[in-house]
Amino acid sequence: MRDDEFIESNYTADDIELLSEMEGVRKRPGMYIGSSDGQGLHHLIWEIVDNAVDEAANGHGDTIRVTLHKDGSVSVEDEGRGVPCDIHKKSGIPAVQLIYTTLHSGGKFSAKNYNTSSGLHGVGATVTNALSEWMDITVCRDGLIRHIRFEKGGHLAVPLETIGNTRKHGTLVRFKPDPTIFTTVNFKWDTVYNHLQEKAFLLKGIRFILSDERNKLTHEFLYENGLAQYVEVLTQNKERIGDIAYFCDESSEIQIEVALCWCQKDYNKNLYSYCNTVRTSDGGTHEAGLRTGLTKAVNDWAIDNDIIKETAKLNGDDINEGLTCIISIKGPESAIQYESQTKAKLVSAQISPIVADFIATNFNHYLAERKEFALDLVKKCQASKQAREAARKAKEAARSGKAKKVDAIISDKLAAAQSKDYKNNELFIVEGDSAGGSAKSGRDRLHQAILPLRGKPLNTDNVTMEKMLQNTEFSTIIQTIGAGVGADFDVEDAKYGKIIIMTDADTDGAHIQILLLTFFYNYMKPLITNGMVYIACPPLYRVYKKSDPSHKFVYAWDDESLEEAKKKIGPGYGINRYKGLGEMNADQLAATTMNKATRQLMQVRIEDPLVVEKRISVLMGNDASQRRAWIEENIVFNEKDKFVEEVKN
Ligand code: 28G
Repeated sequence: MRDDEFIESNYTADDIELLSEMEGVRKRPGMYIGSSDGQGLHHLIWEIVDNAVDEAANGHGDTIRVTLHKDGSVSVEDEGRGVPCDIHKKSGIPAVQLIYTTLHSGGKFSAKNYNTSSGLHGVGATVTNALSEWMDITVCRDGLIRHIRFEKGGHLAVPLETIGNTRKHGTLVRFKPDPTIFTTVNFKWDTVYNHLQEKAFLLKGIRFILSDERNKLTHEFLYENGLAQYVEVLTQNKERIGDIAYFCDESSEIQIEVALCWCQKDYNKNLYSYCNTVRTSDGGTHEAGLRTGLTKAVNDWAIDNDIIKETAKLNGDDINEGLTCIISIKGPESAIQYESQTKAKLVSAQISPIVADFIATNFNHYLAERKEFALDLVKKCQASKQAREAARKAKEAARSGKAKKVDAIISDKLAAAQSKDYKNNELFIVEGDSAGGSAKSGRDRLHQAILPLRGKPLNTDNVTMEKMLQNTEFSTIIQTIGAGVGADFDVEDAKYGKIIIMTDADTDGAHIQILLLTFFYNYMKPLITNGMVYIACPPLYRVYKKSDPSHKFVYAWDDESLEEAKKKIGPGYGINRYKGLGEMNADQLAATTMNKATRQLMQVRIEDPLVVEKRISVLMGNDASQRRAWIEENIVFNEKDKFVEEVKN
């Protein structure tokens, strides 16, 4: 249908307003779905799923189906009451049409119904409609099957019609993303899988059925035990101390659900929080309440049982070490405030004491019934407290004088950077002494430091911190970075703004990358979460003119750019294939892999902690191809230090 027809048939001042609202979405998709890349594309699904989830979470239907179709469209189906189809009196337009063509459609966020999910900006299905080539909505309600269709960014194409009778109830939405808006319209099984799994963990008892008709895959998620099963998956490869503790209160206005456990040989705090099923990655008052409540419960138990004295209480950091915990709170819009539109941080002040009391009471009870576990836990927390105090004393001693000399004596292998402008300094961890030598002479001495590694580093997964610290390679890395380790690690103290892993582009090199990443993930996680860890990408080829090989040449990083390089040099070319860093001389290594203006770096990112935890077993297993897949999924290419594109698959 064309625009003029739309205006002709439904012409009111409101319609023009609606139309321009939807055009606004099309002009600035990023404002509504974050971006117009693959991530933004998937937001189209999340918006629709959120509505289905709201309906199910309010007690209407317990099954949600998501299907990826061969034609590139997606459908979402719920078993709820069906979107209302009655005519809105003031405008004469069916409710379903208004809901799918207006932003901020009122009523949805009423206090009675929890808006339990809602996407990045909570703007709902209208955004998906505006960014779709077409959208079909089929509603089963009041014994009737009704249908309405929009095309070309939300223009009414088929007005609401009754197409049959039914005894079912629910809503089916099918849409095809507009390829003129998105850089890709390829929905990814993994991305949808992970999103629905996360929602299923957070919405216990609700069944999600994901099908992909493109390759006949299907998967069902249903977690009757909710977050307890989430924590079980996150810790499946770790040594748990005791069982998973699970507490849930769904009877109050603020619903709280918590699952937690501690693991041996884990020095991280693995705490993930949610509000209304959206992850609050910057935490907030619910996380603060949890910390207060847990700390109180553990201290109370330990003092009551004469294990610690009033004067030697444990603090939140002592309790966090090795903790894996998911906390999810749900509440009406009126009780929930976020710091910003992105909903990354919860700021509602009243949530903190509510959560603290809930946890303190329940965990207190839990400990009282499990003396042996309680004792193990307190001992672990005490050990962590002692380690932290020792580290603090060492740091203070270092600051108070002896520190200045440390640079020189860290390791005779380290070639330090001259600048004290730490944020702009880069540490290259280089595979092998020979490449290390080239890197040392080719580097920018002011800002680049080189630490060569001999052989394979220790696999630090499932190893105690003591064992890791005995390893020369890692103790050198820890001293070089100078910001502590494990729970004592303080990213602010890091002597480098970038840690760059530079290995040969072969399987041994990939293995070294993985072993180093495992170490950083286990012991210096903030380096990764702050985007400070990179992988250097040496070129694979050098294409040169046979008649003038030292002046006419081009480097190529992959087979595609190799073809371009051949064309550029023209007839009479020769090719060097670099099998390792050692085959380049210092100048070549510097120009291709280290120089800020010409190198390519990959930034290591954690896109989804659940996915990462699930993948750790894959990562440390024996299958190199699976390992490579992990790297590719978790790494974003960084060309010339600028964000360029996400790696495909
Ligand atoms: C399948 C994909 C996505 C939905 C419903 C059900 C109702 C509804 C949706 O109402 C307007 C606001 C509050 C009443 C509500 C049905 C009340 C009674 C609904 C969906 C009017 C929206 N009967 N199911 N919206 N309300 N499923 N699935 O979108 O006051 S959206």
